[in-house]
Amino acid sequence: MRTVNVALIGYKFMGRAHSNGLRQAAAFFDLPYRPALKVLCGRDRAATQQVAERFGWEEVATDWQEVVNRRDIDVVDIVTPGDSHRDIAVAAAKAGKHVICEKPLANTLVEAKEMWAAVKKAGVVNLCNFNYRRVPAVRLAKRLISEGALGTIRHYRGTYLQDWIVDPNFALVWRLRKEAAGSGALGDIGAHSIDLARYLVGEVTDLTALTKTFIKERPLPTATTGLTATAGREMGKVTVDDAALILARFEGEAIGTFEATRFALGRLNYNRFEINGSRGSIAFNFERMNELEFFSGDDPKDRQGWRVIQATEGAHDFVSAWWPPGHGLGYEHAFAHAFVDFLRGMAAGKSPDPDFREGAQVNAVLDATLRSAESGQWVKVEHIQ
Ligand code: SOE
Repeated sequence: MRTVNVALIGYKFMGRAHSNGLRQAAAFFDLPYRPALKVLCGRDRAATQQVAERFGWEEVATDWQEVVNRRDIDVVDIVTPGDSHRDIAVAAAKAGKHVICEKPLANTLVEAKEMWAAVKKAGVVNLCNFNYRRVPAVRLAKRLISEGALGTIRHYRGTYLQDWIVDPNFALVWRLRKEAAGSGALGDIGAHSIDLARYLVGEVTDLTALTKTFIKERPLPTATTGLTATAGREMGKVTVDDAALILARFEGEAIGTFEATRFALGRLNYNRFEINGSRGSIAFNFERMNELEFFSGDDPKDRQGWRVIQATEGAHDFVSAWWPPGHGLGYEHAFAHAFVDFLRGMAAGKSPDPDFREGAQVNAVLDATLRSAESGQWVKVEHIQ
């Protein structure tokens, strides 16, 4: 079996999620290639080295440019903050590498389109990792919709609620700075809801939105690890949204709402959608990620009601490779599933979904949201070819 050498650029929260996903994919699934954890790249050599040792990366490096141009690297996986996605992905594609990039694809629509153009031109396999697509219950939702169990879809209701920055003394981490993250709750978590809506319902054609920043200044961080940081004495400006609300029209009949906030006290990773169609409805909440709620209007009237399906059986996508039926999966599994689909895609010469075009399409919705929030108008969403 051929070995495929992977280079991972970034080593913190997503670096650990991807390192683990790659290892687990190789251990639990039958894959067309044997993935090797070849190089882990980060600017802080000592910190990168520590993560590399824990997850079994063969080498560490501090210069991504050198890494993406190495002849022995087949796949470049990008998990850095959004401000470096474009440069790394474009360079990797130019060097003929297959590319994975964490969501959102880029900080701006212009950058996202450049990334899509670069992978298209190079003819390399590409994936923008929106992890929630690969949760078995979400895959079941997709299957029910494709089979027509919901009929004509009329409503998409996406809410992504967290509360980790409610404290005004929580430090100004990179996710709260526009130069690094592009936008706030909108691009970080709203992007997931938008991706799920596109996956399950179709394209958003036009929208109107509002954004709000509740806490305008925060202490600058002295040290950061993943999502958390130690607050220093000096203050800095928050330059992104804390919350975003969108009212949207889809192609076809559906209309939708989106709410993304990090100020919903008590909600931890409440990534929920409810979809209502002419024949049925479904609801999913990541806080109960192994369950899908389904209501069928086709059931006899006297026994209609919401049923809770445990998406933990061999009949559900990805599940049989893991544990015996009924044992359930967690947050980290969807990252392994992304590598499974990516490596299979490489063998078939076809990018798995969502590819960079789809990633850029999410950026087009984010871009329309920010334009609408500024102008107060309804705006059209650009269609990415
Ligand atoms: C933080 O808001 C975060 O980790 C996001 O960056 C992820 O994309 C989301 O899956 C969970 O929350």
